[in-house]
Amino acid sequence: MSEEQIKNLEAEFEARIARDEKIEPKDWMPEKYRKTHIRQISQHAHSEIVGMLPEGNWITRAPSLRRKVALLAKVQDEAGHGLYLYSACETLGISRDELYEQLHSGKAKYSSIFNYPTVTWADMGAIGWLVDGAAIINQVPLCNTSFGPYARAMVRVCKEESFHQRQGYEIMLKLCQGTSEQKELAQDALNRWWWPSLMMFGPTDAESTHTEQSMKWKLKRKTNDELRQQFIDQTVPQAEILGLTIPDPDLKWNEDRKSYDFGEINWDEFWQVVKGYGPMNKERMKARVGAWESGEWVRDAAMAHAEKKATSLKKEVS
Ligand code: FAQ
Repeated sequence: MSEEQIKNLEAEFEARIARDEKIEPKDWMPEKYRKTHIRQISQHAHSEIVGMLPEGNWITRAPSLRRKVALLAKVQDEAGHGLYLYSACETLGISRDELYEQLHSGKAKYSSIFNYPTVTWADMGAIGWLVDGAAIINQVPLCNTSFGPYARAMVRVCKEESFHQRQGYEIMLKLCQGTSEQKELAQDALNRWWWPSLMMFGPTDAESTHTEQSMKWKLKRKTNDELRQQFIDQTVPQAEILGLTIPDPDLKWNEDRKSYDFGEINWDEFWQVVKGYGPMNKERMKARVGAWESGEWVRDAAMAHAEKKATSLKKEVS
């Protein structure tokens, strides 16, 4: 293709983005657009899959049958989200095996939040309330992202995240209405999950390497800082209803901005976790790689069965 032809295609592509048209897998797209989408969508998929582990840890220890059923359903939803996202990513010309390889070898990132331990039942409440709450705020704008398969996957994911957030908030509410020990458990979980939840939105806009370009391509519809602020403003009143204290002495309503001011995030901790040195990074990877290896016989059996079926079908046809 000549340089001029590429320029024309690029101009047409930019015009489609400006008109808010969806870009579909078979449409022409700049190579950087494709790669950026593979990066973000696959990191998102990996986050859903690794994100099953901290909660999976509590399925057998849920305090009642009702809680167990709800938690089980939530974790299954997360598996489903991972699968829609991997499928959306595959439409960009990368295979599922390559994506798994990137995760298992440590080349691909997944959300920092899933590298923290879940030490009490109240953590199931805090994850649903805060982590799914943050995920919804981050993902609702993505329903309007420019790449069609990602946008469509997000619609269903967001509906399910909304149930996840409610089940978490309800756990917190019950604990806060319970004994003083139960309320202390809820406060302790909030203390441990608050700051990591704020980190989920990524580095500040000034430090974010991808935001500017991703906003231009309408992959991201809001910046990391905008989303973080929205999360804080929405969550503080919810903590007040619970009667819990947000662990930030600098948190203060700013009448001029009609928003909360908040304290300094520990970005050293964030980057340590992103680079693989968080409290649970090694365990999480060990669990994922272990699941992949011990599932090999299932994949082999499925392939052998598919081949056998295809051969017998061929015989029938001939
Ligand atoms: N953790 O330039 P930016 C969930 C990396 S799903 C680890 O700002 P970008 C559901 C970033 O990749 C949670 N790494 O990057 C659930 C980049 O590195 P790279 C996941 C992070 O992409 C709930 C570098 O830092 N959600 O919770 C993080 O424009 C409960 C520079 O950053 C999504 O993935 C981080 N927190 O913005 C499941 C949503 N933040 O790639 C189970 C879609 C940044 O150059 C239980 N993704 N980095 O090597 C996004 O919206 C964006 O990708 C951001 C990051 C906002 C996460």
